[in-house]
Amino acid sequence: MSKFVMDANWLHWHQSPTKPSFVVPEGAVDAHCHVFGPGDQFGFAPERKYTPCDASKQQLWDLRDYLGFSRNVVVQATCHGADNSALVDALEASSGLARGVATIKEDISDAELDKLHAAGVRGVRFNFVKRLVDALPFDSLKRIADRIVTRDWHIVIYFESQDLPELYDFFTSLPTTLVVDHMGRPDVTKPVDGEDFALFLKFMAENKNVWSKVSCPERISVDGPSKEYQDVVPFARKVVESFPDRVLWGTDWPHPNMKSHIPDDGKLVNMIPLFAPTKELQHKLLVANPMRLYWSK
Ligand code: 0GY
Repeated sequence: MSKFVMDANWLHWHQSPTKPSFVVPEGAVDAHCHVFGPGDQFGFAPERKYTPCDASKQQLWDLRDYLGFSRNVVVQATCHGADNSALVDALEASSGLARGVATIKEDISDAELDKLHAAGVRGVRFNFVKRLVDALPFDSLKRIADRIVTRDWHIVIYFESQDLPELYDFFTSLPTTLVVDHMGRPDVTKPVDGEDFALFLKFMAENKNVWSKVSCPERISVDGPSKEYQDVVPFARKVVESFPDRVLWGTDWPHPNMKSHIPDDGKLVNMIPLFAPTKELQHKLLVANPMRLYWSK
């Protein structure tokens, strides 16, 4: 029994997802997912903005196998702050089938960074979503970036589209590969070839170190699950077709902070061919790109 009580409005992940009809290529990587606790083993951070249900590494591996995936990239969730113990535990138990993205503070020691790397961490996450974290000041993030660049790690950046203009210059000043969560959360009520999304496409076009996850249609969609998140498809497809060598895909299991509904993970997998319509694009998205970023060093 966890000593933590999940938030009253917390939505538990889907208990019986559809078996996907889309068969992912051999060696596919779910490149965005999380573990939560279990809280009695790995407590949640005092500064967290939400308390989730437990979501263990074994439950994540079970989903991986059920959906036909081979590997995971586990991203440190904000509810664990900069204590990466649950993440490291999952990576160490994964038999090399999971890599990680950590959250660190600038005073982390070299020995701790070495330990994270040995466990399988290959990046850090900078989160600018205000409802999730109080973001660190730019100069502190810059010092973290300078620490990790020497290890050839990358930086995962999470922001919402309305904040890209003010973050743009900071992002382009960063010295390593940047991976944007969920396409920078575009406003899909605006046109895919409109001004807003153009800034995101320019960010990727002019900065060859910028990658994007084409993930979380369930968060981005206004149409919602009854219309199968179709309003997100043109945005994801545009990113995949424009930058086929710099895109990743992930389930986002266990879907933290979904308030309207919880997605069916199998149906999310079935959307992949809409985002990446050819076998070649699917292989890059699910195998070649994540293997290059996470398993080649
Ligand atoms: C996501 C999205 C969210 C949460 C987190 O670390 C987190 O707490 O990432 C969100 O609430 O939008 O990528 O899982």
